[in-house]
Amino acid sequence: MSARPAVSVPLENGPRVRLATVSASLTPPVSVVVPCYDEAEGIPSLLERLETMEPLGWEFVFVDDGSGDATFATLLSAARTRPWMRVVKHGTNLGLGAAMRTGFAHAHAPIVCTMDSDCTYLPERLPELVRLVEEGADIVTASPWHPDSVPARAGRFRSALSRTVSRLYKHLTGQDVHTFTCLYRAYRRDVIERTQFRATGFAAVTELMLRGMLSGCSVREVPMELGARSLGESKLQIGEAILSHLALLAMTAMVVAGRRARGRIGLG
Ligand SMILES: Nc1nc2c(ncn2[C@@H]2O[C@H](COP(=O)(O)OP(=O)(O)O)[C@@H](O)[C@H]2O)c(=O)[nH]1
Ligand SMILES: [Mg+2]
Repeated sequence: MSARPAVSVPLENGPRVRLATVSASLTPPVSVVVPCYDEAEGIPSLLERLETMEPLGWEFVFVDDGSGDATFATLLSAARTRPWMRVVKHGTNLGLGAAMRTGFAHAHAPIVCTMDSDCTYLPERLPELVRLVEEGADIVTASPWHPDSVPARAGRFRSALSRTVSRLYKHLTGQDVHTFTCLYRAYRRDVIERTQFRATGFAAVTELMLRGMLSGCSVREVPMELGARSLGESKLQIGEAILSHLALLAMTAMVVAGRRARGRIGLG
């Protein structure tokens, strides 16, 4: 590991800022994008766990999305002594989808993961997902709604919503995938390079997977328990999530129906 010069990072709504970052000089095998919004409380325990993964030689790209708490300061100060950390910042909160795009733009590795910062999925299990990409899958997702997973410990209404929309997406796409809403994933790099997704909020997680699947990407699942958050609060806004999923369900239904119609008249 060696120090890199300071890099210039664009603030979405303000001047460019120079951040002193330290990172590996060689391309890491895996980049993990960790979107963070008002997560200062949980970051120390997250970093403690990630420290144990340092021997893997992965880079972790933290995207602070205009947090109002000490998230950015905590990340930046931690990055000074942790060469595996990169820190990027939005000047204002732009949403989870926007943070994912920024993180992807700063991720260097041939396999790119996304991960929650609140440890509701165990960071230490990411290598299981990465292994499946190495074996040939395009997208690998943790899957709390897989029949082999144990029941989620997250809130009942939220779980019911996520499980229900996932069932609808499964039905529409006709693929044997049980969870479409989980941020904890690994992707082959070219998937995130060629799959455009537009949502700015949480729906981006589902949109990226759907668009990838509709363009032929293979998806594998790792059954995994969704734990309860122990520090900080969920940023999911249920009303916005429901509206976004209705729009995505309509988009998926239209694409699938269009393909079926073209197939019937021999244009498929
Ligand atoms: N960068 C960024 N991250 C976000 C935003 N909203 C949520 N996150 C992060 O996305 C992850 C999942 O969010 P969380 O609030 O735990 O949602 P939940 O797991 O569905 O309750 C966490 O790491 C959050 O900090 C946002 O607006 N911007
Ligand atoms: Mg969470």
